[in-house]
Amino acid sequence: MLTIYSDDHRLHHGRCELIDGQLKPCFEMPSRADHVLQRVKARNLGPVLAPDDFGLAPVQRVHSADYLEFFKGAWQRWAATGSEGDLLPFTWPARTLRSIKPTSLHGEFGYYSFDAGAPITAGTWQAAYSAAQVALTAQNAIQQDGLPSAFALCRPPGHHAAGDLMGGYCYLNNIAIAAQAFLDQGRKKVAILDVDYHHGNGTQSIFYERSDVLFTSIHGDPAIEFPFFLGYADELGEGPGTGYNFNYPLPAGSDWAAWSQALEQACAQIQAYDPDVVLVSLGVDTFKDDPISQFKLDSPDYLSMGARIARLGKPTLFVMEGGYAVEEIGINAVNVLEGFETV
Ligand code: OKP
Ligand code: ZN
Repeated sequence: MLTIYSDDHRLHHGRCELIDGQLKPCFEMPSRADHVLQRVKARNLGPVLAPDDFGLAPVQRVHSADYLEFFKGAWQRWAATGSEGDLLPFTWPARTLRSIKPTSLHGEFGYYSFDAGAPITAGTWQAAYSAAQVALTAQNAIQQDGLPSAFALCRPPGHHAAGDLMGGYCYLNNIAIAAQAFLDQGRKKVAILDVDYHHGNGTQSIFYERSDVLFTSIHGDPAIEFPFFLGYADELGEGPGTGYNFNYPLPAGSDWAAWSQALEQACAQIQAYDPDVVLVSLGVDTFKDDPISQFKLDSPDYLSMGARIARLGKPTLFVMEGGYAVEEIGINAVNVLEGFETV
């Protein structure tokens, strides 16, 4: 399988995040991508290519112009104040407040984010821009070159980012950008399967009112797990999108036996939809030793996951999302890809 990868991910390295009342080093760190790349090479998965540059136009199909302008310029505005720490938001337009856009940097950041988990550093824009190009280059390999599958080794991840919101380590929604590119290039129906431990709230919201993108997601029950405010089973889409959104929230402690039952249901929905392509939000934070997650999948389970996805029989684009057990992230992610290729 072809892998697309850019060293630019290294330009994004947040210092710390607030977790359990303490500032701890960011779980979403550069070594994550390094371990995945290392494993891709160690297993001879296939060629590794740098991304092409498709520019901002395909990114603008998913994210609003004002959001992109804010994101692109935020670090310069912050640096101009003499600040050296990461830029982080702290106030959001929650209930009883107005969703208006203030003019100050921190006011605007609150407007364009939903949590404090997406720090902006000097290189965050470039890293996120390149990650989107990684996804677009892998998409192009399937769409233009006719490859049956490809792996976009994106970092930072993307599935929590909505049209004009960052959060949950995510800035640009790489998989949504790739999905939209397929549609803009003539595909009629695409299905997204989000297997990351966390609900892909950004991806869901981007396509919630549309029938040309089926969104399915298996994740920790948001009643007890981030992102808390989206990802419940009764979210089925809206308007023309009604019936094209399926969430499978699972309890803490879920193992492969429970998880794979949800996968069967998601696959049944995808098969009934009969998409032209399948895109997989590939998070491996479902792993039993993940430091911020509560599922119990083991490394061999990821081979089975890949094989099941392959049996859908569709061109498939894998897009890297989460996974924070850094030592095992490469084994687990590449197991999905190798399992896919055994079918
Ligand atoms: C990003 B992706 C843990 C706090 C978690 C944000 C998690 C973002 C996950 N107690 N905060 O979906 O892997
Ligand atoms: Zn996750």
